[in-house]
Amino acid sequence: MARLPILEFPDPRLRTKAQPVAVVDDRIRRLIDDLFETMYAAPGIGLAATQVNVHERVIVIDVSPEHDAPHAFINPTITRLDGLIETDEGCLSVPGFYEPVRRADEIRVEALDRDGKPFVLDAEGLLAVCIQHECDHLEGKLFVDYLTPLKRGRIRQKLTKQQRIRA
Ligand code: GNR
Ligand code: NI
Repeated sequence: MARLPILEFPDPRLRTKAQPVAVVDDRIRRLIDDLFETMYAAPGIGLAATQVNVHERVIVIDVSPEHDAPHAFINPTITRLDGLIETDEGCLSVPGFYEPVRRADEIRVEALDRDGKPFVLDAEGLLAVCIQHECDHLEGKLFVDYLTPLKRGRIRQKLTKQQRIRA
């Protein structure tokens, strides 16, 4: 297991569209283990492979406070969207910023599990929000894309400055 470095906005690599996983093998299972380790250490409630510069369609999520409800999704597809919920969203790739975002409150997601077996999950509330947030990452989309250009520009400037200080 390994903790992987997380890319930060406005890194252009976060805009890469991830490719479907063709075969669920030990390499993908290792990636999933590393994503969980990186997510729990951060700490965060979800992580997409895109955020660790791996451009394959894999996401992990655990919204439970006890860290005992891990979900891994390979090639996830959202097949139903219902209702509306507004959540203060954050992102490990946009550290320190939290802004309200409106998304579907109830979703259905279809994916492969770590054994390559197809499954269907109906989710609501924070889990549904997190699945939508992670699926966006696989498309190169970030929650800041839902904000006004003014807010997004301010966040970009603050993060760019911080990154210059750290470099
Ligand atoms: O840790 C995270 N918290 C969070 C809070 C509200 C909505 C979405 C999220 S996901 C985020 C981790 C992350 O960046 N996943 O891509
Ligand atoms: Ni994120």
